[in-house]
Amino acid sequence: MSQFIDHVQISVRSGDGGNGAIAWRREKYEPLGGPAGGNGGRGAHVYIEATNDLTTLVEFRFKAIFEAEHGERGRTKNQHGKQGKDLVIRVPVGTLIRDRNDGHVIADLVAPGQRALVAQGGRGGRGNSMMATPTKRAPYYCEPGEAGVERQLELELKLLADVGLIGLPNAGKSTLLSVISNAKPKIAAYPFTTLEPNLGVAYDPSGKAFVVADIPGLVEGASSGVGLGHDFLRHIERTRVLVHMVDSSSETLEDDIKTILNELELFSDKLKELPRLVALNKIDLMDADEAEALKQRVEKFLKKQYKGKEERLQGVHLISAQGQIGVRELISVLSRKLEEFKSPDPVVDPAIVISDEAASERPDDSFSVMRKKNVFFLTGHRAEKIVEVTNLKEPESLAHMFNVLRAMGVIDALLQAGASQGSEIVVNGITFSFGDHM
Ligand SMILES: Nc1nc2c(ncn2[C@@H]2O[C@H](COP(=O)(O)OP(=O)(O)OP(=O)(O)O)[C@@H](O)[C@H]2O)c(=O)[nH]1
Ligand SMILES: [Mg+2]
Repeated sequence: MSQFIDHVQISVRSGDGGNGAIAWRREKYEPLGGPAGGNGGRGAHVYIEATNDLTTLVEFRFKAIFEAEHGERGRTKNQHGKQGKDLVIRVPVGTLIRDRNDGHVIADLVAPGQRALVAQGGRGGRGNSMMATPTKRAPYYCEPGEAGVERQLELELKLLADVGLIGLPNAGKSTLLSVISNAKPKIAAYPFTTLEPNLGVAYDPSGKAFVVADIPGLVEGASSGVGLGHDFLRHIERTRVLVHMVDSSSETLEDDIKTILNELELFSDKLKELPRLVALNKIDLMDADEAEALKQRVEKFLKKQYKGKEERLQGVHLISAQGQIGVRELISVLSRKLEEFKSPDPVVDPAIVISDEAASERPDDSFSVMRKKNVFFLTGHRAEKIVEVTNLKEPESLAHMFNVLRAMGVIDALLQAGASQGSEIVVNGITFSFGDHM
């Protein structure tokens, strides 16, 4: 039943935090005042949010890479850098979010407005004014911003049908689905053509989408397992409106209708109570007067059948699925009925955001050292960033950088790789020598 599921793979990356700044206060009578470098702004988060405005994951087939803004770097005069604008990716309600790395489920978004934080933006680095301590009042160093988080995700949408098509075999259910949606079910002039449910997305004249399920034809005894339809009645149970399709050219019209009513009644309370429209199909095989007379006859018959449970029968329509007669009208009515029988959306507290650990796991500290003769190439996000914010001409700044690199294990790794006094170290295009500070 692959049609019931819509899958896409996307990649997301939250923004890097901005670097802190090194700056000094300059006042009229204080040529070199205290530290005044501002903090970097936080990188933007990536959220995924459920909405009722979308019904499929189709648009992710065209855009699958999402990168959020970086935070700005800190500035002079203690001004903090601007935070990146958080990125909100909108998906249909019913979307399940998985981490492709290990397959774990991050969130199952079941209500509009529900949000998952899938990648946390990097923190901004502190500027030198924030790094001052009582013993180090004027530090010549600042912090780099944290890296953003990059993740590969899978979105999965379990399409829940809004409308269920039911009826005897050969009534024209698949034909109707094929003309009102993008689905291409098998259609043939013999019973039991449909072996598995088909799903299609139909649009009403205003462009509103709904999902229609066509299931195999039901026969007498279907509710207790006879025929093919039984297994699929459970899917139909979760729809909001049924369309009971009837072949109007049948010699045994009333019995045909009764058979289906009976099976619905016997299958479950939920199914028997679903509101429905009756569609008298194949009216292209008769003239207009005949069709009208038939409609009246059937309405009279249904009135008796639905005595005491009138609310279940929401109307009788003359249609020709194949000839596309009365089909647009049927779609409009269906759309209105779906609105009318809408169950209220579960209410979500917007303050509650779903997340998982991996949303804030940064590969920052990992690094690697590669040797080429007596030159050592160091790569790795945090190592590169600390070099980036270091004033290499300032001994104190340089000493701080080496302390950070030592704490990260970089100095040990360089020694192990064979670096010694005077060896050239290259980080992100910047060269310095392995010297006294280490
Ligand atoms: N004349 C006429 N034939 C139709 C119309 N709608 C469907 N048919 C024909 O009726 C036959 C059955 O149509 P299907 O759509 O396969 O019927 P179904 O209800 O899906 O049947 P199962 O899958 O077996 O349950 C096909 O030969 C269709 O071409 C119609 O409006 N007019
Ligand atoms: Mg069919």
